[in-house]
Amino acid sequence: MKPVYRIAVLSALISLLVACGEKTAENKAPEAASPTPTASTEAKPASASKAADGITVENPFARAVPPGQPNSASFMTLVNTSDVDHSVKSAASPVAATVELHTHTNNNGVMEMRQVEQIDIPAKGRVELKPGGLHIMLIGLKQDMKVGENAPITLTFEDGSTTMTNAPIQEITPPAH
Ligand SMILES: [Cu+2]
Repeated sequence: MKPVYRIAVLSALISLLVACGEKTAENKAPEAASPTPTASTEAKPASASKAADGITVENPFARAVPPGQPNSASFMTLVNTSDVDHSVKSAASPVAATVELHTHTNNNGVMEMRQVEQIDIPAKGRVELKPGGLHIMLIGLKQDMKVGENAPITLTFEDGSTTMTNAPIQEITPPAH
């Protein structure tokens, strides 16, 4: 009995969807009450759009280091043009064996670096990764970080979508303290 009922409802839904989207909510009511019929239809485009599509990378750069140095870092400004909060969950680069998301904290006047789980970029907001603050740590360099070359950086967001950016390698003086 129930399968037949479901099929009947389904076909009714399909025909109503084509004819008039609003009436589907009434038909659905016996099975799953939906208090706000428009909510489900509006939620779809938001969840369907990828985080990477809402994030723009501005002014990427990476720190040049003398040959033999094991580590470097990359910086950039992340701009969230979407209406949804997003976050960077991880980063990767062919120039380093390990890439981590880091921040600096001032611990009684001593700047300490530590790994963070993610970098949040609020809806319509922007986050600046910069020397002395948030950065993408390049650990175990596989190549020299020479001025004039680029370090490709791939960011992975909370939904698994990715953005690749080429960070020009620049001479960066340590931040004043
Ligand atoms: Cu670091």
